[in-house]
Amino acid sequence: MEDVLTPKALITGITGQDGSYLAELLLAEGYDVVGLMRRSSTVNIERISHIQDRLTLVSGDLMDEVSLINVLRDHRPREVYNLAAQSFVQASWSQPVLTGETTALGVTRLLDAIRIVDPTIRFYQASSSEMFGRVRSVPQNELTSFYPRSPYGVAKVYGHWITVNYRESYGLHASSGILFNHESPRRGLEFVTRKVTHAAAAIKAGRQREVRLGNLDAQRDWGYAGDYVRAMWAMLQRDTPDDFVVATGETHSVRELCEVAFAAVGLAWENHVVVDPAFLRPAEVDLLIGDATKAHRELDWKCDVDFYGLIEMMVAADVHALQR
Ligand code: NAP
Ligand code: G4F
Repeated sequence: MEDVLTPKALITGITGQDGSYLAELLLAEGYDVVGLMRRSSTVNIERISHIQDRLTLVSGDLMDEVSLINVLRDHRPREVYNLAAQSFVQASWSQPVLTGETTALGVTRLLDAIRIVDPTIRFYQASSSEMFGRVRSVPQNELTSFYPRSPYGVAKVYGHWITVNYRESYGLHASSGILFNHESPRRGLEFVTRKVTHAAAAIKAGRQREVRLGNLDAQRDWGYAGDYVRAMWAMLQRDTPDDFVVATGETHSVRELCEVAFAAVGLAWENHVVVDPAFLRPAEVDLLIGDATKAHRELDWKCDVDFYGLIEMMVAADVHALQR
């Protein structure tokens, strides 16, 4: 018989970086965790293999609303965390329609499925600081207007506003977390932090000679994914849904990232980083720095890991993985 006292949550994007940390957090909080995975021809559960036997993994896709309705009907979660997306900004120029289908319309499909199956479900939308794009003010908070600079950013603006709209139209408990960049040893290798930390470790080990990067001047507010999933959960524990910026409040350039990562293995970054126009973007987000005052005040949230701790953690994990 189903245990009605144990809270149940559905995570879309459970195979991704954030999905894995959120699943760990919810398990520790005593949840039954259901993870939505899309079908693929190879197994793709590297990030959650250590907790796989404690999860219920189900098949579904943000492109297919019926699959979402069926998963909600079959599993009856109390909370839904929508972390699934085509999340790589660079790829959104080569696949703009797919990005819109998944990252934008996928949110509507899931919200509609919730409205149909059980409108009391609490919903979290993974919004992004990419929505601020060409920033209108510094630092960015919940009131800063959006000016997205990529098909991904445009899709996230849609996902954010449809979440607000379903909250206001249908009274859903739907919250949007506007999260600034957050990283970890589980970050995909295509994102700049992991690309650099992995390269520093591989060059130190003699397996690679250089790393090719694009814009070294871009500045980001980089935090630790393990800290940021706590804010997602806290949003859904409130009586009223709302929108929150989650950020460290510090910004660093890609150049500084290189300095810190290569210094962690005793190398000078200038000897190994090559600027390659292939990695420049058609339009760039030059500067992101978040003001998370509202999250500090209303979610009692703060980050524990700073930029230097984060990059050193990532380099150490890459060094360790290469030694194995
Ligand atoms: P990620 O590692 O790229 O994970 C994305 C997840 O979405 C993967 O599990 C992926 O599945 C899944 N997915 C993609 N298309 C799907 C579809 N059509 N149906 C179902 N699942 C699909 O991303 P992340 O870094 O964990 O980020 C989580 C969310 O937060 C994303 O929505 C991202 O846009 C947003 N966000 C991230 C950051 C950040 O700095 N990390 C900042 C702000 C917002 P596969 O494994 O099968 O590919
Ligand atoms: O690591 P990135 O690819 O992350 P980006 O574009 O900021 O997006 C990430 O954070 C968003 C939150 O703001 C999320 F919504 C999104 O899903 C994703 O997680 O690039 C960071 C910066 C950019 O300015 C890019 O131009 O690094 C610059 N960069 C320079 N060379 C590079 C490279 N980025 C990548 N990926 N690869 C390079 O070689």
